[in-house]
Amino acid sequence: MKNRLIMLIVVAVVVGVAAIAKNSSNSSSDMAGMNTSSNKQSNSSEASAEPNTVPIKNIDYTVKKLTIKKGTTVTWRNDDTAQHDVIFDDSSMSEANSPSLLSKGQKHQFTFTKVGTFKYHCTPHPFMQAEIEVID
Ligand SMILES: [Cu+2]
Repeated sequence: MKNRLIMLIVVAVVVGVAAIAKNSSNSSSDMAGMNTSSNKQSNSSEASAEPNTVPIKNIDYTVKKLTIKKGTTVTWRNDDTAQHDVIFDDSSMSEANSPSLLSKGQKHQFTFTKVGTFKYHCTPHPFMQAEIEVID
């Protein structure tokens, strides 16, 4: 009985530490935000397993800058349990916005027909930011 209690305490401590570690790594990456645009570019090549797809994971768009040709359809897919959306900073791009928050597993798609660089963000998590560059 006593051993079992000790085990429970150990488990509780481990879970607590893991939660703290997770929080601190999240907040540090949030803080990094603006400075790490070069890192984030390299992330986009890692995530190129699914072409023209931006998986949303760990409260972030996993592809920070996606470069596509005009006429390409981009897919955003929420892999998080938290809900996210895709809202373009420039109101002239509002047709590309997701119509609502995406739940886990839900996708949003948009076909880009204008050349330019279009930044977007998530309404519940304004620190989630990324961009689509459309070239000819
Ligand atoms: Cu979000």
